Amino acid sequence: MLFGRKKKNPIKINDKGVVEWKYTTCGYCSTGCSIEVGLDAQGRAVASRGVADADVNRGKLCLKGIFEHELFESAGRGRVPLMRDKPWQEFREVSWDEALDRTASEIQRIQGTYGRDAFAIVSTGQIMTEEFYTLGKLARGVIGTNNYDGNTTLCMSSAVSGYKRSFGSDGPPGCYEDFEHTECLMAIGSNLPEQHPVIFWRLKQAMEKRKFPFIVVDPRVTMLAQMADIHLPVQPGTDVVLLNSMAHVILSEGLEDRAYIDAHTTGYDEFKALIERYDPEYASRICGIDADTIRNVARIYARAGKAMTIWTMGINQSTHGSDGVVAINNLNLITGNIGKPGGTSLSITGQCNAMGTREWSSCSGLPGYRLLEREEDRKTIADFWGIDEEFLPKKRGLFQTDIFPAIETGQIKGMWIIATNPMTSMTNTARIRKILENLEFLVVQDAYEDVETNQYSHVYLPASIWAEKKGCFTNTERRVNLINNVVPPYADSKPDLWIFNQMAKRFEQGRKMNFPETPEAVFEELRQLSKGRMLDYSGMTYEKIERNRGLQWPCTEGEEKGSQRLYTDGVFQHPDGKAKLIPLPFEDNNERPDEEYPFWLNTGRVVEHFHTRTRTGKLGNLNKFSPTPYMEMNPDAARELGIEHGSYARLTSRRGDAVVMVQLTHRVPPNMVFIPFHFHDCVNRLTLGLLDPHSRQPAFKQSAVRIEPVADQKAAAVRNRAARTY
Ligand SMILES: Nc1nc2c(c(=O)[nH]1)N[C@H]1C(S)=C(S)[C@@H](COP(=O)(O)OP(=O)(O)OC[C@H]3O[C@@H](n4cnc5c(=O)[nH]c(N)nc54)[C@H](O)[C@@H]3O)O[C@H]1N2
Ligand SMILES: Nc1nc2c(c(=O)[nH]1)N[C@H]1C(S)=C(S)[C@@H](COP(=O)(O)OP(=O)(O)OC[C@H]3O[C@@H](n4cnc5c(=O)[nH]c(N)nc54)[C@H](O)[C@@H]3O)O[C@H]1N2
Ligand code: SF4
Ligand SMILES: [Mo]
Repeated sequence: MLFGRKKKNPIKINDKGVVEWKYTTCGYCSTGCSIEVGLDAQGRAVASRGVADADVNRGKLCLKGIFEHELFESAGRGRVPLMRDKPWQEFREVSWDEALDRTASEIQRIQGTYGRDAFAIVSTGQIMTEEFYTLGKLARGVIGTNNYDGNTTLCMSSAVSGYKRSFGSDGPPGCYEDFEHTECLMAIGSNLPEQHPVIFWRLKQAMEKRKFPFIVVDPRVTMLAQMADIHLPVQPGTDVVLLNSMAHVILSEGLEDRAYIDAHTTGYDEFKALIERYDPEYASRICGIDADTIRNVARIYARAGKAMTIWTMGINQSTHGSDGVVAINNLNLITGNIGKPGGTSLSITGQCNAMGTREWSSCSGLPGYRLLEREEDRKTIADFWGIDEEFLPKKRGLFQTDIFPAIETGQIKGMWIIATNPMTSMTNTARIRKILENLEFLVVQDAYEDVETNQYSHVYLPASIWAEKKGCFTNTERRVNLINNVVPPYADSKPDLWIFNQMAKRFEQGRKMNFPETPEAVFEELRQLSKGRMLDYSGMTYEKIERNRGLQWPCTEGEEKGSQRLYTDGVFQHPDGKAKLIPLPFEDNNERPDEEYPFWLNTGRVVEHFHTRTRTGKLGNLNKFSPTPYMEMNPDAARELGIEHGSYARLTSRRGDAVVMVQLTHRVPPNMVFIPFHFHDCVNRLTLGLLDPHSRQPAFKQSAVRIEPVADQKAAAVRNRAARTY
């Protein structure tokens, strides 16, 4: 019989005519995959492939990376600067000079009339490190507004805040290689297979080589949870209670690493006093995990010898986000699991360069993890930039989530939004719309002119994207990697670096300062400013970064490789060199389901889309996987309400309503629905977004809704189709 190869048609991949491959780094998530973009004889980008000898991805890419070359010429890209007097008028095309002059004069008018802080700047985690640093120099050193922040407040600020509280500094201490050493891994509120597919692949490979206990904490049965040895479907927003209780078990059973606690931490007594209250029986009534399971998990974790925790938005996006991070650090400190192979607190970062903004943008402080609050840091940076030290504020200004309410109250009158789309990504869309309408002047700088926030702008600046420019991104494991300029900027778009430099020239103070024009020259400033610090770039050059497929900081001058881990010597960044054990009392302050609004609304992402779909809504096969807003709903709950699979249903919260298609699945419990946030005018019409007191990050994942079937299905379908922009 003839089986197999001879009878099968071999898969044919069309020859795309690639004549040259150029090295770069993926511009979507923070995994930091090395990509080569293939150019044809006309210099057009026609293919993407993973770089085989890159340590991060070892030749792999997820489906977003595979189609990434298509984004250069995708629909909706901004071609030329646009301007109008009022947001409801038609835009007219203008020259760069006109657009930049108007923006500069509006900034000066608003600051002259209402004070320097009346003009806000809101940026992103998605431009290059050199661009972040230059924007910081412009915002802090020239424009001089203290209301300067970015979308990392929606994303990583709880991790930043938690790291600072525990260790005295931001900076994820671990790396992917820890998977190869660990004896127990706990993943909290992180859905790696969809959100960080290549980190997931690294983890799976490690688990196939060497089995170790794998615990997943997530109210949904995610793809990751399906692989877990133990899945803890925690009550939304109560992870701190679970973690406090694990610490309770560890200390009361004498499973802690006493020597590590004594040598490297402070605050033990206060910490111990607090967690005494969190016995598993008490904790289980709040977090919904039974007492024996809490004990079991605590014992496995503490006895592993080398245990690590990874987490993402299930922890960060909560009213206890910062506390959740501290609770993870507490757990790892008492078990001696910081700074050793396989023992770490590794926050899985979100955007491609969310780390770069934390390190260099000056949003929350000054470049290189320096603080506005520290005189010595202000002096160093003022001298380096050649400005008067008194020009710098002595403490940080508003977070992004406080900047918008300050527009509502009239404190802020003008805003510059760079590479973020708050109209879709912030909670309570109706409120954000009103707020943006209140601005006297809004300038939007984005690679796409059809980004929803641009509907409210006076000036639009078309930015070049990803490998249309050169510079660096830092990934989850502190690896600085290079993006090469693979194709020229689209139409008359310009690199963000160029735009910032041109803006600086329009201010008297900017003309006196040095704003280097090339990314290489900016990178040189980063090397100088980081030399000898924990965040040390001084051993890096572009050439060396590309040769190594990324280098992890600290990378000191003369060193060939960077460092895989932080705090290996047990010395932390608090003045006394110790880490802090911090007591975390828990108070449930979330909006919770009640009779009127009986469902938890959980929100997040799916693998095929990235955020507000400016890119993935238009590329290749990506949008085809989920072109329409939908929710995961439990079949039992749906039956009670008479809601069918594939039908449309209406959700209502105290903020607004939304109509989505129903996907019945046991991934969610009967009292919860899950909606990906990628669609405009959808889930964030419903979300409340209470803020974490330390990080000011919104609780995107905890709101209450009511659900009802939609009577006229046909009308819902038509409206839903019309509402999809792409
Ligand atoms: N495909 C794709 N990948 C991405 C992105 C994207 O848009 N698309 N975005 C990138 C960015 S910026 C980020 S920040 C990351 C986000 O990456 P993730 O955080 O992994 O993604 P999310 O889906 O937002 O949330 C993860 C999980 O948190 C769970 N969760 C909800 N509430 C709780 C809770 O109270 N406790 C716990 N323990 N878990 C809870 C949700 O059920 C969900 O499964 O992904 C990055 N990667
Ligand atoms: N309900 C709910 N809401 C959420 C979340 C959630 O889990 N649930 N997650 C939150 C999180 S973690 C995040 S990170 C935010 C993300 O929210 P946003 O930052 O608003 O989302 P993006 O769509 O990534 O917006 C980035 C914009 O930058 C543009 N861009 C890309 N590259 C460049 C460039 O090089 N230069 C310029 N100038 N522009 C560029 C893109 O075209 C896009 O318009 O959403 C938050 N919102
Ligand atoms: S895993 Fe993240 S970095 Fe890697 S290809 Fe996919 S989106 Fe890009
Ligand atoms: Mo994010």
